[in-house]
Amino acid sequence: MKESLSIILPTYNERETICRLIQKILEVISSMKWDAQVIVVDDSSPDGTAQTIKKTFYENPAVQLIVRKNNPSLGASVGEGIRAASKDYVLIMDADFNHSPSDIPRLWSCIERATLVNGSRFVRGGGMEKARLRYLGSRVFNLICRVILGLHVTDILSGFLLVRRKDLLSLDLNKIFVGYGDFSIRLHYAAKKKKWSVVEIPVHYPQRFGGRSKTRFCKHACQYLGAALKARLFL
Ligand SMILES: Nc1nc2c(ncn2[C@@H]2O[C@H](COP(=O)(O)OP(=O)(O)OP(=O)(O)O)[C@@H](O)[C@H]2O)c(=O)[nH]1
Ligand SMILES: [Mg+2]
Repeated sequence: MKESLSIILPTYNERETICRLIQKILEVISSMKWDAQVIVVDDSSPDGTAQTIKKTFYENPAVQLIVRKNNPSLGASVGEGIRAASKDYVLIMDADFNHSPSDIPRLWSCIERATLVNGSRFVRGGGMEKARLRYLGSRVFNLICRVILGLHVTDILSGFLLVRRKDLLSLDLNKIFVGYGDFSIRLHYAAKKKKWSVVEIPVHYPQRFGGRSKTRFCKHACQYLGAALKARLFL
């Protein structure tokens, strides 16, 4: 297998953590001897996330920065990263250490026997640090999605995903990669319709290291429920 990987990091106001995260990812890439690139897609964060990346990694060709100017959207940012990716495999992850760089080799080790590898908080060994209510809420939401969408994945919202680029490009990116974290719901449903094989591996979310959460529990729970129903009817 050719070890060529694009890692997509969507960012909004992650100045406090982003350089440390990229550095950790580069260490993993180097220890695994991968041919890899890191693509940060920033939605013109007012806190200067893009500027701090430029300053720290301007001489590193493995780090690519895309600064979006219009229509801030987590989903659209991931879609833009996928379009810009040039390697054979694409890994999507959060930029605040909720997803640990040290887990990347474990996701990688499963891709040969799957079309999509999903990091899951809800399989044995997975979890979330100090976020009991959030964990329970997400768990219940996943059960609802299983009923609505007939899915078997345990963590439809993790957003810690590894897929071949050619498989992603076979999907309608404009339909799937919009909105907020609900891109992940549409991606899993599209994967089911395409009969992709999905392997889930346990991941444990530490709390974010700095900066602030962009997720608003009630607002986004409603948005996600709407996205699941819409996907069922129209995707
Ligand atoms: N490009 C872009 N990235 C975003 C946007 N909103 C959130 N993100 C990024 O998406 C990832 C997930 O957002 P978080 O705020 O960490 O959401 P969360 O993980 O549900 O919340 P926490 O548990 O508090 O970390 C992070 O890397 C954010 O920087 C956005 O509008 N545009
Ligand atoms: Mg987070």
